[in-house]
Amino acid sequence: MFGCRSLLKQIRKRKRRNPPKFNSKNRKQNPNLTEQDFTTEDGFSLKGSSPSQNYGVQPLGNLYFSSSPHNSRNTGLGNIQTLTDELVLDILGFLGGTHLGILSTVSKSFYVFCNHEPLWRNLVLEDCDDGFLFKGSWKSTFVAAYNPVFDVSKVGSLGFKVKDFYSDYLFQSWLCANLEMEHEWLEIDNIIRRKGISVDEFVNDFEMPNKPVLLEGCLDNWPAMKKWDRDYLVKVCGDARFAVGPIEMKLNDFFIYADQAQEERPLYLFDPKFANKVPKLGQDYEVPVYFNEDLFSVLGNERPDYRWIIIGPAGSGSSFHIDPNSTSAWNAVVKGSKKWVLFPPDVVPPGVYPSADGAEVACPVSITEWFMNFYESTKTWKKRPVECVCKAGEVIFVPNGWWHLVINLEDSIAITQNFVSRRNLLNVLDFLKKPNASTLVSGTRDRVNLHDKFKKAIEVSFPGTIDELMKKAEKKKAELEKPSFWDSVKDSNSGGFKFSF
Ligand SMILES: O=C(O)CCC(=O)C(=O)O
Ligand SMILES: [Fe+2]
Repeated sequence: MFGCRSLLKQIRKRKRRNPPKFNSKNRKQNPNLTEQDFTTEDGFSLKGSSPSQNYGVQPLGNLYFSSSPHNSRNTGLGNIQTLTDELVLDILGFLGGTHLGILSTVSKSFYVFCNHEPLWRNLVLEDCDDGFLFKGSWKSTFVAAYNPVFDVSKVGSLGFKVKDFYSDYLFQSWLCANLEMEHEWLEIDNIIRRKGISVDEFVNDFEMPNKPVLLEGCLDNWPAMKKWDRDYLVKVCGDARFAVGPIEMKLNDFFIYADQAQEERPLYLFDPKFANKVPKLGQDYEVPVYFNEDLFSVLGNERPDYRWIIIGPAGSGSSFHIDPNSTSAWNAVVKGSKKWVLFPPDVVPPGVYPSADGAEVACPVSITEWFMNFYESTKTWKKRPVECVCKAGEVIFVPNGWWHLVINLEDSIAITQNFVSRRNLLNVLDFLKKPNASTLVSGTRDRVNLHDKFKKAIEVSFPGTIDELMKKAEKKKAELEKPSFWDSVKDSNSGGFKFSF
C-alpha cells in the first residue's frame, strides 16, 4: 500500500498489463487441482497459504485456447458489456452494500463483478471510521458490521465458480493478491552497507552526495529491538487507535486483520502521532546519531508530520513515491524485513507517471504488479536502481528526491523519520516556496505559509545560517561552472591549440 505520508497523491493507474496465463496443462492433467497448485505459464508461483476466492476468473488470453468462444463476462453484463472492467467496477463503486448484493444475483457476470473484494473494502473503509473487525473477507466484514446477528462464516466461502469468465483486470487483481515474491525480485542487493562509521563519514560520503546507504548496528541500544513484538504492543497499546489508510483502528483489531489479509494492497498502519498517543513507544527508540540535526524542530508543534510507526503484514508496503517536502528520511526495521528499490531523482521509475506539476503520480495498481510488469526492464537501464533487503536491526538512509518502493517480506514493524539538516535546508526552503505549495507541501495544515514560518524560525534560532549556506552553494556552483584546463583546450579545427598524441 502507498505510504500515506507521501507528498505525491497517488492516482491508481488502473489500466493493467495483460496478466500471464494459467498453466492450463496442469488443469487438464489433473482436474482436481485448485488455484493453489498452479503456477502460471510465465512461471509465477502462488502463495502456499489458501488463496483468496477467484470465482473461476481466467485471463482473457485463455479464451483463445478455449474450445468455445463464449465469455460469460459479456453475456451476463447485457448492454454494458462494451465497458471496460475498470469502468464497470467504477460504476459499481457508486452502489451501497444492499444494492451490490441484489445486483450480484442478476447474472453470473454480475455475481463475479459484485463480489470483487475491493468494492467491499471501500464500503467498509468509507463507513467504519472507527475501525472494523475483519472476518476473513471484506464482504463478510461489511455484512458483520451491518448485521451483527447474521452468521457471516459462509458469506465468503460459498464462492461459486463461474465457467468461461475471462477478464484480465479481475484475474490480475486476484493473481497479485496471491502471488509469492519471486526469488529474482529479491536477489539484487547493491546498496552500500556501513557499520560503525563516524557522523563525518556519513555526511561526506552519503548525505552530501545524496546517496542511499544501509547502516548496520546502530539500533543495538534501542529498547524497542528487545521489547517490540505483537504481544508487547498489544499489551501496551492494543486498545489505542492508530491511522490505517483513511481510518483509525485499534491496534489489536489491525493485527486480527493482518493475520488474515490476502489482498493486492494490504492495509498498512502508518501513524504520525503514535508517540503522542502512546508516549512509551516514543521512549523505546532514539534517533541514530547520523540524523541528529532536525531543523524542522524550530517550528515546535507547527512542524509538519515527521515520524511514523509503520506496521504491516507481509505483502504490504509503499508504492513508488518521493518523500514529502523534499526532506530526507531514515527507516529502521524493528521486526521483519523490507525489500527496497530506489531510483535517483533524475530517473523516473518505469511504469510511474508523475504529473507535470509533480503533485500527483500515476502508477501500477500494486507493488506486486510493478514487480511483475516493470522490474525486469530495470535490468537493462543504464542507471540501475539501488536495491536491498533491510532486515531487523538495520536502517536505510533515503536521500531527498529519491523515488522509492518498499514491500514487507514478512510481518514488519518499523520506525521512520523525515528530517532537514543543513545539507538539505536550502532544498527544502526552495520546495516550500514553489508556486503550487498549497498542493505540494504535506503533513501540515498551513501549507502556504510554511516556507515563511520556517525561514523566520531558522533565522531566529540559527542567525546567519541561511546566508552562509547560500554563499557556499553559490561558490560551489561557480566552481562547477569554472572551465577546467581541459575545457580551455580548443580543437585545432576551430583555430585553437590541440594536443596530438
Ligand atoms: O513502507 C515503508 O516502510 C517505507 C516507508 C517510506 O516510504 C519511508 O520510510 O520513506
Ligand atoms: Fe518514503
